[in-house]
Amino acid sequence: MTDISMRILLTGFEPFGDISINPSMEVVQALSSMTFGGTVVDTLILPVSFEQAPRKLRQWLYLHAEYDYIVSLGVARKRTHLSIERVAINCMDASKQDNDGLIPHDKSVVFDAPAAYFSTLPIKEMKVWMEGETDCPIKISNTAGTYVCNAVFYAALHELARRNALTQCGFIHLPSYQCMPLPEMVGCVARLVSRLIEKEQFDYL
Ligand code: PCA
Repeated sequence: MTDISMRILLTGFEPFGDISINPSMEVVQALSSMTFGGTVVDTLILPVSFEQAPRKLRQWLYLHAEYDYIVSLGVARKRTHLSIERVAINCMDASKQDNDGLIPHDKSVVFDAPAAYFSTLPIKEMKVWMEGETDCPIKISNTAGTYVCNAVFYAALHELARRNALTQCGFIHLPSYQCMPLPEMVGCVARLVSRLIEKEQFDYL
């Protein structure tokens, strides 16, 4: 196998509101102890905070060498499927407070920045790759909402665009455990990471 070293960042979120266990955090923690050949898979757990989560992610990116891929995970427990998000919008509009007690209305994630960014991950391929790991439906979603997940997704894509980074970045909303048990979630994301690594190696040849 060609020896190219790849770097992937996986992010998840802490518990929030009445979600005492956030599946995104559990999945990211499970993946942190897995090995994927020579690929560096870093993991980062973010607070459910409109102010702190984008800041923490930006700081992390300043301190680490450029990633090939950033895959962020959160939970959308009212959805009965796993959602591969297509687009992040420059809007924070909450109906419930974040973990700092903030409830922004119609605010920009980044002042004077583009209205939206598309995911730069291969979302259609990802759907096919992950479908083999679960009976739960997997869908392309055209809205990541206007809560903290969308804010982090937008902030990451904006930061990467600002730097002209080659990093491909996207977001996945996991459903609740009632729709998809934890081992299937872990299987889907592990499969995704393996396929992204294979794809990068194939594209490199
Ligand atoms: N889900 C929330 C924020 C954190 C999480 O896991 C969202 O969909 O915005």
